[in-house]
Amino acid sequence: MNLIDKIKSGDFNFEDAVKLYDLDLFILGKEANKIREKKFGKKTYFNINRHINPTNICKDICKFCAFSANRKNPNPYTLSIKECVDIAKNAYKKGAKEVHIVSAHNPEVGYDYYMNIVKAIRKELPDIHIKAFTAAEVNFLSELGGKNYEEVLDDMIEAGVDSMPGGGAEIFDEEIRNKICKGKVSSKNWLKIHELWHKRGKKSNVTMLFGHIENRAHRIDHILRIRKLQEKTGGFNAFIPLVYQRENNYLQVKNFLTGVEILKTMAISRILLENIPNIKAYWVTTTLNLSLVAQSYGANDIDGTIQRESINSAAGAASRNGLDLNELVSLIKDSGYIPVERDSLYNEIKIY
Ligand code: V47
Repeated sequence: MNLIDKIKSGDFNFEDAVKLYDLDLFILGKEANKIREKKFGKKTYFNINRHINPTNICKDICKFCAFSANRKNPNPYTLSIKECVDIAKNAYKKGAKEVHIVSAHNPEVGYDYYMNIVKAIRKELPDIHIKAFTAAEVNFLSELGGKNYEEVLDDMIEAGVDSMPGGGAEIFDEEIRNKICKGKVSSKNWLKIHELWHKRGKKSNVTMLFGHIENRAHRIDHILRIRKLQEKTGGFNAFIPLVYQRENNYLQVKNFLTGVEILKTMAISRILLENIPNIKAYWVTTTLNLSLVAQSYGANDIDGTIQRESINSAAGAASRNGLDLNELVSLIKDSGYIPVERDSLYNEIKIY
């Protein structure tokens, strides 16, 4: 049996999965594209959303992060709750259907600050989708508020959170995790938090930060841990491979990934995560051009207009001011795909 057939049969081991990287890009692309086309045809999803990053003051030090206030980025800020609500209201007026709220881990503002942002936005905008708080924040809030994970998640639901973003997963391999983000939520707890969230009937996404000091085997390990949890809960909507951005951070990375390696990783994700509906080529870290190419290598989602982005743009991504809707639609069309505006839970809103 050839490797692809073995993987497709589901009866394969870790080493088999790592060997996928030895296959030619076009073979991987062809297989990934078959899965993509079976699920979505030529449709590519995006949403109209607004990122809100309420504070950049962080008690943790992740070496890859250029967003948090530190020696390299001495501009600490904390938005007031009113400022967060105003951002959400303005975005809503401009058509945003989702706010994606992610913060640093700021012990000074207190547990209620985080929950009150959500409550206040929910009160003003009853039908906007609130995607908020990574599992890393949930872990931080559990320590800060002296509550267990279940209690924090229940508070989030009560405040008005609809779904959880996939951030903070980084790389699950404990040795690499220890080197790049020691002290942050452990891999086991990241997965546990999402499992608890899914048990509450809620959906979430899952990311993988790659292209830094990890190797191919670490990526496969990460993907297979996700596959296993998804088999159990079915609660992940999208997998998002985030390409490491190199500027303004403390991780000294000498070699950067080639486009071929990024596309191989997209395609392998599509093949190994057949049980997750969507693979997102997040244009912010993949670059717009490569995201458009990634549509033929398994990706069926490109994220959204974003309007403002602070985490990845701080590390060099060209995403500070988001993307114009018409431009996004034209780019998807010109690359041979059908742009489909979706809501945050992947219901189709408009086919262009
Ligand atoms: O968790 C931080 C990553 C993430 C860098 O769920 C970096 O729909 C690259 O998770 N280079 C936050 N990446 C963003 C995120 C996300 C984005 C879009 C959609 C969704 C979703 C989730 O950004 C962090 C971290 O893994 N990150 N620094 C960097 N230098």
